[in-house]
Amino acid sequence: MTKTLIGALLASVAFAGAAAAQDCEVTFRSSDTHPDGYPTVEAVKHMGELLQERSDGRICVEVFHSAQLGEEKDTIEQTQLGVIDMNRVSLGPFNNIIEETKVFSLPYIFRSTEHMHQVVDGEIGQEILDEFQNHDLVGLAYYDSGSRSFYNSQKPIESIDDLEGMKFRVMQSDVFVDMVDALGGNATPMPYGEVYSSIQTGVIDGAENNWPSFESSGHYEVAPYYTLDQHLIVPEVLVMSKQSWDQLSAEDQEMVRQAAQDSVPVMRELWAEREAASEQIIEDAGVQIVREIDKTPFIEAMDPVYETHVTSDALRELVDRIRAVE
Ligand code: BDP
Repeated sequence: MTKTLIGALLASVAFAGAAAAQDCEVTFRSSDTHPDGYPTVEAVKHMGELLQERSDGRICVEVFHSAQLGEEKDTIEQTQLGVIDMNRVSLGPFNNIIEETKVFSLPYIFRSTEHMHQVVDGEIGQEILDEFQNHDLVGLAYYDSGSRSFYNSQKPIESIDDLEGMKFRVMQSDVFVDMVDALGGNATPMPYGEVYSSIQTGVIDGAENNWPSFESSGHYEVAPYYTLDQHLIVPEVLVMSKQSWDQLSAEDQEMVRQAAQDSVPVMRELWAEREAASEQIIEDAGVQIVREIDKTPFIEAMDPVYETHVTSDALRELVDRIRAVE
């Protein structure tokens, strides 16, 4: 590259930075573990655009994708402390912090994505979002995450018996540890970013996730067996630090909440597209996919998980109400 070209590039970068800093009175830093282009990343960017537009350029959002700000468990702590303003995470890592979030992380609690939508879009969804306020956070919106299924490097899982003794990584939540144990496997909670090399080196046999994460993480390259047992439909959540929130006027808070809500339908559309695209990539790569599997023994094996984690009347009532939603 010539010096002039480099100079021109640097000047334009500096200009863009200056313009952004000048226009925005406040820029919220938002964390995401997923790479650029992933539906959650794009949805938060979209939310930021809405916010910038509606605030006449005063309020902006900058998305730090690809775990640039850290792994979920750590970024959640930092969001509680106000070091990070916003965070898009799975609800799973909140289970050990906010008890009520466990009900959305119970295996087979949702009958389908439609059922999950009905619940999170309704009053139960709002009640659980409200719980974040008691933990230095503000729950803004739920995003989709499809359903999670097991993949591994060893063999096709054709029935529950095949899981016996296999080592699976789970997200850092006791619910998921107990879920894998109840299925006969051995659970290892670990950060998402360590899963690829852990499968590669044989520390674990596999993990579990949805189509887009299985694909974008490249896990399918080291774990070429995927079984659609669909044990979890855990929604994702977009949260804000209570500290950042408290700096906003009541009107701006409402604007933030609304922009987050308005990004949900966009996210759902992006999600549906990405699920299909990821499935295609994985199929084309030659991953052996077990699509038909008897889920009844999986569902029945979950009784101890419910017994261990649904321990209060309040949680039992939530579970019953979720099940009653049509
Ligand atoms: C993905 C979620 C992401 C989690 C990841 C995981 O979108 O938030 O970090 O699973 O398994 O589906 O840790």
